[in-house]
Amino acid sequence: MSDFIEIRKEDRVGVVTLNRPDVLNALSFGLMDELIEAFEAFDRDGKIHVIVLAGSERAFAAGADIGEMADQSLVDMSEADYFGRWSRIRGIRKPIIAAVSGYALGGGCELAMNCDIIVASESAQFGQPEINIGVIPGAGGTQRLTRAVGKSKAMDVILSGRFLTAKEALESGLVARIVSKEQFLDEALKLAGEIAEKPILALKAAKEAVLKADEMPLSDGIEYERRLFYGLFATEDQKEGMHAFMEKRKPDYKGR
Ligand code: CO8
Repeated sequence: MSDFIEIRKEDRVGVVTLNRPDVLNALSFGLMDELIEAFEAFDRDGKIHVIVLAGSERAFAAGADIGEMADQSLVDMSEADYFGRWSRIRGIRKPIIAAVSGYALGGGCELAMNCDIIVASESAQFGQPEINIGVIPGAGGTQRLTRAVGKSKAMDVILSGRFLTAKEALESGLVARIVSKEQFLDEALKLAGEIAEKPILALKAAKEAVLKADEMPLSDGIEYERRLFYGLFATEDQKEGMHAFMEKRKPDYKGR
């Protein structure tokens, strides 16, 4: 039973929907615990290949729960290490698609950036407005937004607290595609369904390699990619994929 999220499966796609509408899906500590546990359960589930994370049409998530944080002390925050658990999202090996409509602010923007692909509705607004409440992004925003959109635009957004429109987010590379607010979830599910048809071991290897691009020097990243590439030749799916191509038939992947 989940209090703050809804969980469902659609074939090979695991869908998590944030469900705190009264506070625009503010990311309380309890919500984050449920969310991370749901992600980890889908990651372990052999039938699931891709995860979709969605909010509502009005808000993906308007940030950390300010009411919950307001009176915390430095000792409370660092001893409980509330945001340390976010690192577990980085450990999810299957692709995660964020379906973003409305507000994706503060921790909400950081949560979307923790996913692998962002599909946005035309009404989406991204921002790191923490500066307005006396803090700075605390779940990777200064690092991930800078890598996604470059230093100058990241400074513009983080120092002023202004929001990026969906169009601006697309132009600057933060999001992969924009669709209407009626279609954003369907579009994310359609993309997830297409990706879910691919061989799971190659999907995981591709995700792992792309994420290394943010963390490694180019020559090390290329070496890392090459090792993963060679490693896939130990899988039955590589043989199946290449033989199916030559035999002009649809591959039947087994995830082995
Ligand atoms: N936390 C708690 N409650 C919130 C939050 C939030 N982040 N955002 C909105 N709400 C509540 C409002 O208080 C309001 O409640 P009520 O109806 O009881 O008054 C309800 O949601 C609806 O909000 P508004 O009436 O304000 O709706 P508007 O359409 O007028 O405005 C905004 C929407 C612009 C999104 C506005 O609500 C707003 O500015 N929200 C705060 C945005 C923000 O500052 N986010 C950053 C929070 S700090 C942060 O995320 C730090 C990240 C650290 C790491 C991540 C850890 C999880």
